[in-house]
Amino acid sequence: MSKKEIKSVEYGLEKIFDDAQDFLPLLGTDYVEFYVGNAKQAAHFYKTAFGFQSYAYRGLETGSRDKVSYVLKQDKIRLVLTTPLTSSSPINDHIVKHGDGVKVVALWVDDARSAYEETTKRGAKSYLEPTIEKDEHGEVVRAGIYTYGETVHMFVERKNYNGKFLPGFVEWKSDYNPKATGLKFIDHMVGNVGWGEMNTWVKWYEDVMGFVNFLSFDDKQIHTEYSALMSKVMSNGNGRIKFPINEPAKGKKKSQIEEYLDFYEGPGVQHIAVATDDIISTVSDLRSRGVEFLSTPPESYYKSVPGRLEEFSHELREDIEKLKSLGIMIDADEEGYLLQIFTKPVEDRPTLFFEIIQRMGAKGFGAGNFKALFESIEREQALRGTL
Ligand code: TYF
Ligand code: FE
Repeated sequence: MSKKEIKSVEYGLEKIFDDAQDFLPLLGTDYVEFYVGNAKQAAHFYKTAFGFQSYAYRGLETGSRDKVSYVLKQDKIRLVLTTPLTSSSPINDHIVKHGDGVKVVALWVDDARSAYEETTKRGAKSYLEPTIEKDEHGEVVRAGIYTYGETVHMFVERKNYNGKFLPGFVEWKSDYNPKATGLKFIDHMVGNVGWGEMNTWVKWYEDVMGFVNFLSFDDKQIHTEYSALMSKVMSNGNGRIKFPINEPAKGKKKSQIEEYLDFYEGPGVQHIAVATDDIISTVSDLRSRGVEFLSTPPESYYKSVPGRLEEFSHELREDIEKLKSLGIMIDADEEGYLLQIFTKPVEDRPTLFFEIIQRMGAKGFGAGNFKALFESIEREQALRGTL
């Protein structure tokens, strides 16, 4: 990062460097694909509990003989849930090893061939060579590379396409569409990697993807009485894509990152943070639909909040009693504050979970909440016998 040209862009994020020096211009997150044991039921869960809407489908009825995928949408977020239809599908191996989890973090680009060439020549391992898919709505070019574990970044070029999702998919018409819960876009997606591997992946995102490390937390900042972790946040040039990377650190007891690695059986996506403009209404709604959140921080936590906001002279616009009753946490920095809350894992293995976040100017990740959050995670770990 030579020129530090800071500009505000869409979503209030910031430009970290000039487009001209960006060899991998990313327009945004295109979709997130999960490999799951039963996509039909998972789709029902994301509709019922999180308020995603039916969007696109492929399966036996559309000529897809080996796998079925349901695409769900809420504002800018697209989730794809995929299940194999035969025992010979390699998707089974992923599910057997990891359980349900994120396979693909797809990135929207203008030129998928260039994205593939620029990243593979810098050392990325290929997953899918540039492939053109066509239908009556035009063509999409996709290409993929591996990142940590068995996780993949797919580059999706759709400038010559005006279909619903991708060739091979049809519109998914369903009479059942519970209303949305106010989820708007993906703020960041976090990866957990193995002991001593964080810096390898930081360097990978720098060298292969042209990302910049713009925030770091070491185990001295991120620890509780029992456990610790380290985290570095990677961002692309226009600030739209942010990928924190965590690695476990030694503590008296087992780090939550180690618990994840044990149960996912390797590195993978740990959490997806989704933004809302009204976290009080979103979280009330999610709770009423049965989404389970981590236990609420103690009374002492909420007592300390006014002081934290005063320190940076920010005025809290929300009612603190409401935030407290919903278990929403508050953190502040020079630029503003943020509100966040974390779900429990959304599968039986303690692996992937969601974060709901509302940014009120702050560009951080809630460092002031880490202690309360990790203590809450440890209470869950203790119940699971994995602390
Ligand atoms: O993305 C983040 O950095 C925050 C905090 O295991 C966080 O959401 C960091 C590590 C972790 C859970 C949450
Ligand atoms: Fe997060």
